[in-house]
Amino acid sequence: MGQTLSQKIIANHLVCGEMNVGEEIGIRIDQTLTQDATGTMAYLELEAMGIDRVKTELSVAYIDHNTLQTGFENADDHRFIGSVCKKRGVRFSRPGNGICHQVHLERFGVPGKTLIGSDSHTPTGGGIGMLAMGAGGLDVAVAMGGGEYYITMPKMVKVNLTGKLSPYVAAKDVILEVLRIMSVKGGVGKIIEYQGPGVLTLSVPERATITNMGAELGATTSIFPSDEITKAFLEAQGRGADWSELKADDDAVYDEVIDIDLSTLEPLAAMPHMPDNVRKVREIGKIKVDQVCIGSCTNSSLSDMLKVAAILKGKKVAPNVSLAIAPGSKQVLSMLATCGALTDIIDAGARVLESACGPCIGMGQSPNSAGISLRTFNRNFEGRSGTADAGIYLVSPEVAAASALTGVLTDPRELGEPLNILMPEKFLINDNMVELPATPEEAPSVEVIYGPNIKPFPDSNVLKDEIDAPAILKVGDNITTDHIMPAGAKILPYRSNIPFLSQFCFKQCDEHFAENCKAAGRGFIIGGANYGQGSSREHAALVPLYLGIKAVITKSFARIHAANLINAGIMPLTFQNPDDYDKIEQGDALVLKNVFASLDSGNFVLVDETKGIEIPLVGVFTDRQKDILKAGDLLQYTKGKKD
Ligand code: MIC
Ligand code: SF4
Repeated sequence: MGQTLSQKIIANHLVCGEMNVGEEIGIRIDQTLTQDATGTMAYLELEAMGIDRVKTELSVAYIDHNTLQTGFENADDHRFIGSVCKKRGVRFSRPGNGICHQVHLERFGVPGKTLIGSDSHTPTGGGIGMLAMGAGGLDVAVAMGGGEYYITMPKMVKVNLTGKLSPYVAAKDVILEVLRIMSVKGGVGKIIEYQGPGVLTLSVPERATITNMGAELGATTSIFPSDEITKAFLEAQGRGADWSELKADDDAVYDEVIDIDLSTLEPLAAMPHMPDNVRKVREIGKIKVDQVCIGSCTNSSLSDMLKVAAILKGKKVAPNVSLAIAPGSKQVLSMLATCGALTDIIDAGARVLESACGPCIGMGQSPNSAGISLRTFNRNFEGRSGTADAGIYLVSPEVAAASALTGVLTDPRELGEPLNILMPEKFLINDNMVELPATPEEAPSVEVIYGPNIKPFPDSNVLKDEIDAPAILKVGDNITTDHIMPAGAKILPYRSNIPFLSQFCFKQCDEHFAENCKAAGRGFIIGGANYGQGSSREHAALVPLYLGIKAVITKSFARIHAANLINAGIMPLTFQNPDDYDKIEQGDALVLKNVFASLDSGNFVLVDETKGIEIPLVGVFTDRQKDILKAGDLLQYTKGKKD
């Protein structure tokens, strides 16, 4: 029996476990990336593990999230990360060089290699045939130290692409269509492989848009084959030597197949407040728009920006619209400037932002009250933009640019003539904003610079055999890490200050959550399905740990968050019978009995003393995960293994 593309890459990197669906496997990681919002923690953890020099083939630290410097905090954190990188052997992509996923695709990604990144959109690398996955900072730190990365062997899904996109229909519409079909939890425990003749009609940036937003499906990762198109892209980046051909075997077996005829797609939009709330632009109608934002790791490539510039050329942004554009990297920005397209963008009235995440993570450009904002980004969760009552629509660059001109949601096919974008044969290559680390000889004399913004980690959990704690919070389905630990300009600068962050935890769901936890001293969280979807931020586990959360009990979990909870020493448990979720109310007194024996059997019993009932729970952990929980957290476990 043949293998799928990802099965081949996994087999080449397998360190332990059997490649049977549902079983835990450990894989060797060739490359890592971090960004600054998760990076401070990741490098603190690397330092705490006592790793002198990273052991990967390549590790890169990007500064792209916390670039709004309204106080000393972010600048201090950049300096801290830069100093650790210099000492420990990590390349440092300075602020201004661009968004991690865009830059990594352009300058560092290699087909067939494994990459983990402390950011959920790391699967962008799947656009050039990498097995690229989002992970918690601690997992990335372990991988930098040479440790393997553990995942549950996923199921394989084939998305069979046929036909060709029509003019003004974009790669964004392909992934929105997949989201419409599969939903935000449809990809959990799966790898999505794009195949079929339609693949050859898609450029690398288009493929990367699709794999990027596979994160919104909850998928472990998404991947395209590495073919002639990939080769041409890498050659244009001066990296032809990094190319190799990669594809699935013809007789590879998939657990699920989805067919999409590209020629039947039309412009789509994900309506507030979920990426899978997808409808056709023409069916939504011409709603009035207050803001348009173009950029983010999903849609900020040179080809995206050239399309936007062509639509804006010689025209003016509608008076009711604020148009903000953030090109994804220094390379993109510099090439736009060189070819004159930047002038077209500026002349039309766009507000040009630095090459960074910016509005995507609420770092500026929050819309007006109850504002409607069209964004080429990947997440439209309620409140994420920084304006609690704003409505965010996720769209393609073509829809965004057309709507910025008309002032209402617009199907770009109304513009008439198809766009004719000429891509340059070679990209401008200038890596002068990537600092190389010190040599092993120089490294000992490099000092790691800690600023006052960096505070100690929360104490680890000490696992007890009986845990009594109240149901301190009960939430519904699809709770995102933005609900658990919000981001945005006011909070993000404190990513290395867990006590400070704790006051914002779950604020959107229950504004008294932090106070209630402090008063009770401990608690259980009760959740619905797909709990913890979205970001890879381990803060969504570390802050609850700090607030005394002992276990999170749900109908189901998102992959990265479940791993982060275990890494933080918090048990993720699920209801054996999902209907039991309805029996527990917030405030009920709960007791988890015989925890150690339950860890071994995988069957837990939760006593709801308020209701006088027993509820069976499931927590099937591997021996490694049990040892992490018993050790208190992954850090203690890893240190214990080293000693
Ligand atoms: C996001 O898009 O939510 C982020 C900000 O990039 C996060 C990482 C973080 O919270 O720092 C992600 O996607 O993992
Ligand atoms: Fe940055 Fe937004 Fe991409 Fe997250 S999704 S990495 S915040 S651009």
